[in-house]
Amino acid sequence: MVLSTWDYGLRTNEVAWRLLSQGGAALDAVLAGAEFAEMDPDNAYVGLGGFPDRDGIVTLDASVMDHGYNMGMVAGLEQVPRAAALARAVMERTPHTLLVGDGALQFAQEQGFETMNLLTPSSEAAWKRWLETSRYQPGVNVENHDTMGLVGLDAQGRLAGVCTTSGMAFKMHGRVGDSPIIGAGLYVDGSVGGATATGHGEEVIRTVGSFRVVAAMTAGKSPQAACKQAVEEIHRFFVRRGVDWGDTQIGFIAVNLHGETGAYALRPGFSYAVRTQDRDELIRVPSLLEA
Ligand code: SD4
Repeated sequence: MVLSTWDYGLRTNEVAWRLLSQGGAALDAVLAGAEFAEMDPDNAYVGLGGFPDRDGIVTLDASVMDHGYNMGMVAGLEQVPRAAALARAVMERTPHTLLVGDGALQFAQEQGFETMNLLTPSSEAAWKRWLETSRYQPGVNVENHDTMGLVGLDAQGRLAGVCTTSGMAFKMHGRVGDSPIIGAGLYVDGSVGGATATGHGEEVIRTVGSFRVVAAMTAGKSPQAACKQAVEEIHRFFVRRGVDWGDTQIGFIAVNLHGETGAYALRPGFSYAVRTQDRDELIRVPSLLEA
């Protein structure tokens, strides 16, 4: 089975399912789904055509983790649309876990990854519209989303997950969100389950969101209850810190080794897609707050 964030997840699931249904490995399947989104110039939140930072530069973040605690991450990556595959290359072909910026680009070129201008005419036009006011209000709300997180479980019981994004639209150059940070945007425990996050990356990092969900599953919670618990805990932190978080959104999706899935969000508007032998559906995710 495979699950993916947001409505777009129906499309990434279709790609991942093609491999899984033929006995493919979860890692290959989730990577194929991620790459589909990254190469779609019309997805403005991932890979080619992603919204740039406030200086007009598209920078990508991605992470990958498999059932054996192997992980790879890239952050602040320019010119290389296949950020998730590069994270996998970090995992499999280096002794490291995370490469950033110029070093990540250099590694990509050494590994033969294709480079291109990631700023498409439509993402450039959106940036120019933003420049007219240049109001610096980074945030992820119900209108500003589509980071792709996928978690797959293959026929051999192996889990794998990936998270890929261009991050917050018009962010500061150098800003890195939760998506490339294992524990925050993604976590997989091959003996329990996996989870991935979307939404306001700073808050997901602050609260080690995806690890929090997997830890709750390790303690015996169902994926649904684990996602809910994590969102409730994060909300409690927010209340304690006394900050105004406007219309910030945070959402998690999770799956366990029994193939049970779950998701929960801070606010309405989040969705995720599930694909199995018998299911191909989009699920509206319940939320803690009304709006
Ligand atoms: C980030 N979590 O960079 C990402 C944004 C996101 O859907 O999830 N967008 O903070």
